[in-house]
Amino acid sequence: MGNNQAGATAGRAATRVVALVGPAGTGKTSLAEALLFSSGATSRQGSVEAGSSVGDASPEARARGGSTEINLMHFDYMGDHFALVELPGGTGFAADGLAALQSADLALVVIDPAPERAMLAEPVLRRLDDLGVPHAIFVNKIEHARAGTIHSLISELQPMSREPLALRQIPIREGDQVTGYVDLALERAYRYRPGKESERVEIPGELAALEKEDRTHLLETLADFDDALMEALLMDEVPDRATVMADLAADTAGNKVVPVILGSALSDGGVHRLLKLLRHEAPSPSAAAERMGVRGGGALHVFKIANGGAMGRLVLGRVLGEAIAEGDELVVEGNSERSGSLFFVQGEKTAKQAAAAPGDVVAVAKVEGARTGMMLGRKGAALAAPPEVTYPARNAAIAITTRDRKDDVKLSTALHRLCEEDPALEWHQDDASHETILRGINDEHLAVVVGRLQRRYGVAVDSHAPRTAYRESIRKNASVRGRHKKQSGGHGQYGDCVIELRPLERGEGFAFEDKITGGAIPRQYIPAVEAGIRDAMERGPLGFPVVDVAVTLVDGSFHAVDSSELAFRIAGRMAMADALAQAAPYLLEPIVRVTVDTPGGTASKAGSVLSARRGQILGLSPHPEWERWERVEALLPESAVHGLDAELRSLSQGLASFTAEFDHLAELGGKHAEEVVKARAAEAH
Ligand SMILES: Nc1nc2c(ncn2[C@@H]2O[C@H](COP(=O)(O)OP(=O)(O)O)[C@@H](O)[C@H]2O)c(=O)[nH]1
Ligand SMILES: [Mg+2]
Repeated sequence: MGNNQAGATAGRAATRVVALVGPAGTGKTSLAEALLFSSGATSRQGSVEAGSSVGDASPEARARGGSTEINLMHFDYMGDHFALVELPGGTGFAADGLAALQSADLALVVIDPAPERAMLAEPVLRRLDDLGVPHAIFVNKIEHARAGTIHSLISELQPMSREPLALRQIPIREGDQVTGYVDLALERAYRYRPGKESERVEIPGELAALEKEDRTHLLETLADFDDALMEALLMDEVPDRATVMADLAADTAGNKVVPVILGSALSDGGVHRLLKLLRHEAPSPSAAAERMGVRGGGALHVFKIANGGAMGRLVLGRVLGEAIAEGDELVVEGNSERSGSLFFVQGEKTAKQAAAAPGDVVAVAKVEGARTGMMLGRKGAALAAPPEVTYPARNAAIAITTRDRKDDVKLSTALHRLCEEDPALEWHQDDASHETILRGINDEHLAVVVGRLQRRYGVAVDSHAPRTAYRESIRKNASVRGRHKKQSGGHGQYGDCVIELRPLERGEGFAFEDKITGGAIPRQYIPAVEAGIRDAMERGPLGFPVVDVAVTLVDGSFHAVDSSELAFRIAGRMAMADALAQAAPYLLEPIVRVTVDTPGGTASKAGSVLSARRGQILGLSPHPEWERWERVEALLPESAVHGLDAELRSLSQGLASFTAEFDHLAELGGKHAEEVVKARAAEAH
């Protein structure tokens, strides 16, 4: 390791990474603020409302009043070092930080106490189970919890979790406020004291019976993983406190149970208790290293590329295995790259470090080849590929155009940077429509991206719905001669061909057959005729690319001096344009197969939304994995996908999501077709 263990990181215990996850608005940024303040990392507690929190410092997050990207923070508590990674809760930003979540030691799922909003936590609870990341639930805003709702909250949550939930605390109420809690493991009651540790009080008499019952339930949950405890419970013995605490810590770290604790980020309830839980129950980074395939040596798990800060491009990642120092050689896809400066990140502030200790979250300069999700090893590290992250589907697309054409070059550089730092964003130039298409998770996501283009890169764009990839084909056969003849001064032009056009089956594309005999058209000009035919197919009589047709070249004539490739190409194009117009052209529209996953009870509404968009429902079934969820499958015109995401989410508290895949081209007739053709004709050629 040599001089890697330099400076501030020398000798301290490995850093543990806690990911703050959960639905938008449950108080993750506020809780991070409370943790920083309670641990002494900050001297005053900022607030999201006042725009003074350490997290959410980016202009986008401040403007929205909610996180749009991960927030990185760190603090010390009783000699232990912790790094916090807050993941944005909004669906549109959920991709940012999924890689960070993967290599975290413990995830804290921050939720709202209202049972009717429990369902919002389901996607993240499912994902944690898939990733195998140990986690606990923090029920925030507890001061506003309605009386008697904590048990219904647990019954709502339990079906969403593979592991049993272990309720660790029950609330103590005074009037309509929650003012403290009974700790079921310690059998002690506490009253919240803002800014300080809670004060120990007597267990209120009216809670005694409930306390007994809930404690028994907690112990039984733990006993499922501890035979000695099970024995003790069966013998009616009182298990000693140390056993219970040790079981809780081991079962949480081992991802066997999910403890549930209560608190309030704003009024500082239960925050010290939470710090203690993190201290005792967050597993050591060796488990994450193992899960991430780090078998030996030092490695950096890259979880984000950030281009937006004052430092320029930074590679954000977690050190697993041994320490990493500035200037270390890191292997990036087989190439060795020297790491630049290392920084610790506290919100928008960065502090330079000589080295990063095992477990640390660091920002690294340089390492140009690094990409989100990569595991970079120091020379000699033994690494297995980390598990793949599945990102949310991109359900929204817009076409964008620069307000000032001079910005076009800047636009592609900016989009390249934005896509590098956001795995959920994709852009491409559509060949057929010449549009710049941006695809992202939902409208909100794309709106933030468009804002960033303007603010960060100075590129103002307009956006509109992307064009639908209509096609056209023909119903009838046609036989046509195309002749191009021009006599102008010396050298003229002469090309002449006769073609027969007929429809093909759907999906067969294009076929060209040459049946010229006796040299009616010299060999060397035949490819030019075919090229002319293909030219005409780029934009058929209805205005769209032509598919599923066959052309046979049957006859023609040539001129010894005036014929040329160009002349035959023009002749081929003229013949094909005429033939298509005579062959009863009709419009084809792309149909996608849509699979909607939606919470139980909302599937029939989702079905109506699809029907109203000319969808054909194929079926409704229970979700294959998620209890209480349903799946609707339908065929839908691609032109009706724009805006579907927003509509589905509005009927499902934001939870429904869908995937869409091209299925087939279908004939489009009647009024719809007329409108499409008219709109196309009105566009400039
Ligand atoms: N009453 C109450 N409000 C809270 C608490 N924690 C956060 N909030 C408020 O909830 C809103 C969302 O908080 P924020 O931390 O941005 O949530 P995030 O989206 O999960 O990061 C803000 O208006 C906070 O002031 C709490 O413990 N009690
Ligand atoms: Mg937040």
